[in-house]
Amino acid sequence: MAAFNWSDPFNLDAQLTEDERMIRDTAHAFAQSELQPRVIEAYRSERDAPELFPLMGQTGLLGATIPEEYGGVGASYVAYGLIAREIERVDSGYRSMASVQSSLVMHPIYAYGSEEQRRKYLPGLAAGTLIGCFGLTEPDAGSDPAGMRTFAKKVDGGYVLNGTKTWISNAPFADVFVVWAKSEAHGGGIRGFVLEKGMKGLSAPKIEGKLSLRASTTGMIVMDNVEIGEDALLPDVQGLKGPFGCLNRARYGISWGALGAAEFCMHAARQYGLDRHQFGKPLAANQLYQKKLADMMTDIALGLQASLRVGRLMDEGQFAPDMISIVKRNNVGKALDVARAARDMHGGNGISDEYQVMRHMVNLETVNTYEGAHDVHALILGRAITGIAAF
Ligand code: TGC
Ligand code: FAD
Repeated sequence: MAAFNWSDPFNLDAQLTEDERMIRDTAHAFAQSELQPRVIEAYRSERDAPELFPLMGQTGLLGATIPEEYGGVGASYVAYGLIAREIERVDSGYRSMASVQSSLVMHPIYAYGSEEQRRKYLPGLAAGTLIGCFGLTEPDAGSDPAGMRTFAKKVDGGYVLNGTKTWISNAPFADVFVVWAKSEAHGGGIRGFVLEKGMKGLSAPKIEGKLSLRASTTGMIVMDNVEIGEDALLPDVQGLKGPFGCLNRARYGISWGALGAAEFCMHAARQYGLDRHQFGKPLAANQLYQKKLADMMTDIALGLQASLRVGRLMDEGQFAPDMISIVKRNNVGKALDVARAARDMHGGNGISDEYQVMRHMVNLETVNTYEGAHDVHALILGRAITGIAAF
């Protein structure tokens, strides 16, 4: 019989390859030494942190699945998930910065871009000397991106873009903007374009006053007659499957990341319950307290196994997007439950930023909404089960 380890109930560690364990340990060491010491103050002051990109790049945490010839490390999707888990163990906003760069900017340039676009952008994005953002959502097109209004008019030698994207992670300090627009030259179909900071008519104002994900910078992308050349078009994809192909990867990474945040909260609640005494005994000696810990451990362990399975299928090229909807929706929803319980189990201290559980809880509210809101993933799954789209 094997010994039981409450912090790794199904021995996930033994299911990883040596390379994956090494990448996980590198990401863990980086997150604990570089991110953890900054996060409380960064969150308090809602401070921009573009300087984190080169640090993450040097550690090999950006675009890990991209082949080495373009600056990545050619790692597995499981390794990518493990990176997300370690970063989000510190803060969802930091994971957001990294997953936008890796899945939403590097992936489309790699998968849909020309060879020139790959060589021009990917090495800098992998190194973190270039920062990327991804513009899909608009003020009137969130869950329903098909309703976007951003439009690329065809002109001699290129396009002129007009439109507004909103709630865009990294936008205010981004160098590279992957933007999705309806294109006149392609029958009004959705196409991807790569814009660069400094283009005339392009601006990216910051959205102030977020009560969640405050360590990550969010903004708008405003395009007012932005002129771009033909070489700005991502040539190899047309239609919503372009942005959705990127979202598959980011949503999968989030399914791991959210559980990293949940693990932090569970470990904190366990330690708090062992240390704090009320009614002459540790809080953790109470049945109600233990039930909450048991639920947390169960949901985290089941969620990690499911993400591992989806990651392995991605690595084998055998995944379906609906599988990703299961793990994104389930794991983020469960992580939010874990964080809310951990906040409660810390009593009054739970609302202090020093204890960090409430920051995770409030962050996970965003994670539950972006990359396909919780209920939108239920509808994707409902469509898969019934064949009826109920959007
Ligand atoms: P639908 O008719 O379902 O599909 C249109 C076309 O797209 C294809 N497709 C997919 N392809 C690859 N992967 C997927 N997951 C795909 N889902 C759909 C589909 O086959 C079809 O292709 P074709 O060739 O036939 O044209 O499209 P719909 O308009 O009915 O979609 C409905 C719905 C709800 C599924 C979709 O719109 C949706 O997922 N909405 C949620 C929007 C969303 O997730 N936005 C995220 C914005 S980015 C973001 O939040 C970043 S936060 C990052 C961070 O900081 O971490
Ligand atoms: P809505 O679509 O208006 O939805 C509001 C509510 O209605 C939700 O609960 C939803 O589940 C529900 N709902 C919607 N339609 C239905 C339906 N048919 N049936 C039942 N319920 C429904 N976007 C990007 O493109 N790039 C980014 O980098 C990015 N980063 C973000 C960072 C942050 C901090 C945040 C908050 C958002 C970010 N987003 C980004 C946008 C995010 O993807 C959207 O907020 C999300 O897709 C939801 O869209 P919405 O906010 O317009 O909500």
